[in-house]
Amino acid sequence: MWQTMFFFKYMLLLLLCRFVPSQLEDVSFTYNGFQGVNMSLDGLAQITDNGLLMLANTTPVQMGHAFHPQPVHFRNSSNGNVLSFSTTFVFALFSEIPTLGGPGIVFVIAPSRGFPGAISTSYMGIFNTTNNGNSSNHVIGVELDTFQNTQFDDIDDNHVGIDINDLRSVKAASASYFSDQENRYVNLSLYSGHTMQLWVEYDGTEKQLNVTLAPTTVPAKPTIPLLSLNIDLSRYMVDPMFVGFSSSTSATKTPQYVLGWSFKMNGQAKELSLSQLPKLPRMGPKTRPRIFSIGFPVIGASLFFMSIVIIQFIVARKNKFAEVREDWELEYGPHRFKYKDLYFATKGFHDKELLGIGGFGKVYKGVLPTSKVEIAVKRVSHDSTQGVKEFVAEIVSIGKLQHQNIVTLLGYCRRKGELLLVYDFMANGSLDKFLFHQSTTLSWKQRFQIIKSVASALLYLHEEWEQVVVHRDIKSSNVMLDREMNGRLGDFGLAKLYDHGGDPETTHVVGTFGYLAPEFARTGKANPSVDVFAFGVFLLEVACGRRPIDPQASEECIELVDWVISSWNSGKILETVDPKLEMTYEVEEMELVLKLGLLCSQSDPIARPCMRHVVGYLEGEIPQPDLPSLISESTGEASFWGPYCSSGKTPPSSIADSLPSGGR
Ligand SMILES: *[C@@H]1O[C@H](CO)[C@@H](O)[C@H](O)[C@H]1NC(C)=O
Ligand SMILES: *[C@@H]1O[C@H](CO)[C@@H](O)[C@H](O)[C@H]1NC(C)=O
Ligand SMILES: *[C@@H]1O[C@H](CO)[C@@H](O)[C@H](O)[C@H]1NC(C)=O
Ligand SMILES: *[C@@H]1O[C@H](CO)[C@@H](O)[C@H](O)[C@H]1NC(C)=O
Ligand SMILES: *[C@@H]1O[C@H](CO)[C@@H](O)[C@H](O)[C@H]1NC(C)=O
Ligand SMILES: *[C@@H]1O[C@H](CO)[C@@H](O)[C@H](O)[C@H]1NC(C)=O
Ligand SMILES: CC(=O)N[C@H]1CO[C@H](CO)[C@@H](O)[C@@H]1O
Repeated sequence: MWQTMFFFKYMLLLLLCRFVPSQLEDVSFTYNGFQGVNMSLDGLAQITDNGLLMLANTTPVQMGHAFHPQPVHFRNSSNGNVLSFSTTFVFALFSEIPTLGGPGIVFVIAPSRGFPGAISTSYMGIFNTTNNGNSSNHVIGVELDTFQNTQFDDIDDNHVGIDINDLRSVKAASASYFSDQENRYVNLSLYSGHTMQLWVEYDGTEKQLNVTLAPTTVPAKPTIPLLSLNIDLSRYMVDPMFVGFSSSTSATKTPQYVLGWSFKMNGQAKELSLSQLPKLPRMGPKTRPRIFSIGFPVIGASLFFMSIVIIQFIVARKNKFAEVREDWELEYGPHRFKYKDLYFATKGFHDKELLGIGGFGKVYKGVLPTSKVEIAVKRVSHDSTQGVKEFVAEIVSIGKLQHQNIVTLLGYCRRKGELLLVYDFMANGSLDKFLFHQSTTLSWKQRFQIIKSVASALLYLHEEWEQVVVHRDIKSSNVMLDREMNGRLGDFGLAKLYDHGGDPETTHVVGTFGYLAPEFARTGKANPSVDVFAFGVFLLEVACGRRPIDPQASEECIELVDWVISSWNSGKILETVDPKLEMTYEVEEMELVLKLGLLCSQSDPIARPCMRHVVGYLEGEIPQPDLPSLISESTGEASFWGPYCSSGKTPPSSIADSLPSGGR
């Protein structure tokens, strides 16, 4: 019996041995350009006609992956240790909107040739909210990161980092290289569009990973690496692995290229031949046509007369496109848009491009002339110069907010008596249209998703960003919907910032009637609880499909909050649900939203939950709040919630100042 078992095992072993090659070939390749190279591509990644590997093109918020198609064995088959390897590649990153670099690119060693479930923008096309940081990812990356994402403790918006299973880099350094001639580190700008070379080298005996960066203009690899990390990669890799690149785009046009790539397992990768690399496409302005130099003598005579006409034209044009630009704005250089560009983008602010008229001005749709990025431009008029400096400083800060549920502010432009704010374009407009105007309505699933998106955006503003941001104007018309109907919080026209742990200043009371927290109207102090109040009203608005104040409604229903409270007290809260939903909703979720709406819109700011708890309730991480006990704890009357608006029956729709800067 034992003998037969042994015999079978022995035969099996023999059979297996026949199929396992005795010596694994060490993978090695050198591509001076990718023409005809077999790469495994997905998403935006493609090989251009002249042999560039384009990881990301101009499509916003997408990703691209490019992998060497065959698996690579990194481990020594006899002891399992990761062997030495070395790789180098030449890349170029562009950004046509200078405010924002894209998320950048990452060289990755991963267990598969793609990243299903990954998110673009902040997760660089590798991870998502649930798996980032999970040790079962087995992903090793070297990121060339051009966006400072505070979520991952990024050191700046121009750095190189070593990532292990997590976008929070194990080690990172600002983009620079050691110049052997000058004997010092020299700074580099990653998304300058200049070609640069990166070397990633691992010594399997010393267990050391070096990363070296240099512009292609220096003659040789710098002797001192930018990053050197003592790490045993055997602890993180599985066998086999795939090598390649990942990239993603944000809202801006950020073409990203790899020009050449060399890799060698168990040895030194062959150097790339820079002169053989494919040419990058021209990104700057076009050169002048030759006709200018050829026909020059002929047109010389008429030039004099033409110049007079041209001067007249220039003067007229200069007035037309005049901007206000002061010294203190120099530091905001990248955030400034040229009025001329915005003018042409919006076809001269044509009525046909008008998206809407908000509290502070008209909003136009536009397409930036060179980059073809879709934008929304808000024209805000202002007459005083007082406070403009602070206002612009705040705009620039707000422009740094990056969250998937926030409409990105790309920049601004200033004219005499006028300020222009440039935002990401949101294809499906604002939420209130769908709630109140359109014949098509939103399903409960969509509404609940939008509610969760707005809550997560508010949590980011209140607690997760470097400063506390109080939006001050949360309402359905400020929640925008992108192409996929994701909710994104927009219009930071009134937002106030202050340091964590600091005290908000007293400001003019601005906002929209029906959403104003009572203590804010009294004291003018914009605490985060002011947003929580408005968020509560917003919740009721979305669930009931009604505006917070409806002068046409019957007496007891004019104020939405009062109506929901009284329905709650009589045990019929579901009667307030938007009739357009036709009973097709999750009763439990609906009750949660209505209850949360009441909880958030209490007149006592202390009694309102913070956004962290609100998100917890909505995600089901915290059990549902207990509303009845709240009522009994108080005087037991509905007036516990108090009238949050006590100025008569038909208030104006907005009491906002004409311009935020006026009150600063
Ligand atoms: C590219 O490589 C993959 C994986 O090895 C292989 O299946 C495919 O046939 C190759 N394609 C070409 C065109 O060589
Ligand atoms: C693999 O490990 C064995 C035993 O430690 C060693 O003798 C051999 O040289 C290693 N192979 C390579 C390719 O480093
Ligand atoms: C995150 O990615 C993992 C693995 O790719 C996937 O299984 C998971 O569903 C994704 N999670 C989300 C929330 O998309
Ligand atoms: C990590 O991912 C694995 C597999 O996807 C999962 O089972 C595990 O729960 C995750 N761990 C954490 C801490 O999220
Ligand atoms: C290089 O960049 C770093 C980090 O951004 C900065 O602290 C340093 O002053 C820069 N050095 C030079 C010479 O510009
Ligand atoms: C990393 O760089 C150091 C010099 O700083 C060098 O001594 C070491 O050999 C390098 N290791 C690898 C794996 O290239
Ligand atoms: C519900 C709805 O109107 N969705 C639209 C959102 O925007 C995209 C792109 O413009 C349209 O295709 C959808 O129909």
